[in-house]
Amino acid sequence: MNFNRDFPRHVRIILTLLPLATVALGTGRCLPDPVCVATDITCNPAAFVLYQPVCAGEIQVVFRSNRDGNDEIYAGPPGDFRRLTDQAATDSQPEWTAGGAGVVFMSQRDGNNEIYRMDADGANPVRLTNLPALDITPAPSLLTGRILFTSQRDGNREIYVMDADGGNPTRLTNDAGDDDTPTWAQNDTRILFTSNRSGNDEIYSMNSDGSELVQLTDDPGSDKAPKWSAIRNQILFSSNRSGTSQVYAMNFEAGGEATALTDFAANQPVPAPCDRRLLVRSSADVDGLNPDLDDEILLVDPDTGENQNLSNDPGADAQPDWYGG
Ligand SMILES: [Ca+2]
Ligand SMILES: [Ca+2]
Ligand SMILES: [Ca+2]
Ligand SMILES: [Ca+2]
Repeated sequence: MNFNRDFPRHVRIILTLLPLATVALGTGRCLPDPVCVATDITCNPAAFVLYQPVCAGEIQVVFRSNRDGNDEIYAGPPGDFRRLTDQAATDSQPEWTAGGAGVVFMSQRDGNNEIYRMDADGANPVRLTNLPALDITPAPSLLTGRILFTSQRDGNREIYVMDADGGNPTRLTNDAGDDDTPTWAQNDTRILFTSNRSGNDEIYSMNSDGSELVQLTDDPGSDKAPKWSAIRNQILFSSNRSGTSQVYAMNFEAGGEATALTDFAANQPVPAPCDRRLLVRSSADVDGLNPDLDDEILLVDPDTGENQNLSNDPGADAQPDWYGG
């Protein structure tokens, strides 16, 4: 397998030596088999394959907005967004594939919730699931392209993974509770997701094959929408534990302390690929940036307290993802 030929141009897969990789992974464990197979590298403790994000150029945001009358997907640098979908049905939950080569998203265009992929300019949409049951919240791996998603095909919400082309869907959870919003973490060695199996929404982690389940949060509030920050090696998530929905960061530690990153109502956090900032959805008038109190996408810097309104439109703007910057 040839690196230059078999990976998108913008994707830079690097090999690092053990000391750096041990720090980055925290555990020093070998990456799961799919990564080793995909890169034709013998998986051994002396070599790790890590995704190296693009940390140059303008921020490229992809998000959902109803600014043109119904839920569509938009993308681009702030101030220069273009619409990628144009369908009467709902199009939502977009996430970039590695290097911004494409967007994976959910759409109801064929009559029920299915998962699709399209090019970064909206061309060539392809349906990746095709079942009457609900298929939602896709999350593509930046290492392998494999897509985590939530499906109700087996009777209740469970976490599944499928190939980048929709092949080989495999169930990873099996619980009567609702299991939802999966995302890759720690270079694909772990998966984070939300579940109400204990009675209310909590954040869980598991290995990429569904083993070694760990309940990370334990709070009467609704804890949900986890994302992994590689820079922080922490989990960002939304919780209403303070009485209003805010964004928190916590370590990979069951029952670990969560630190609030926002002091205003916000949810749907997405960490920056290259620094400690994050995107959130907020309908608060933070710093006078959103006097209409509608849903906006804010760029938040918890270290400086500076915020920017990136969407800045009377429509409801939500579900951001980004790369670059
Ligand atoms: Ca639409
Ligand atoms: Ca379930
Ligand atoms: Ca909870
Ligand atoms: Ca708005």
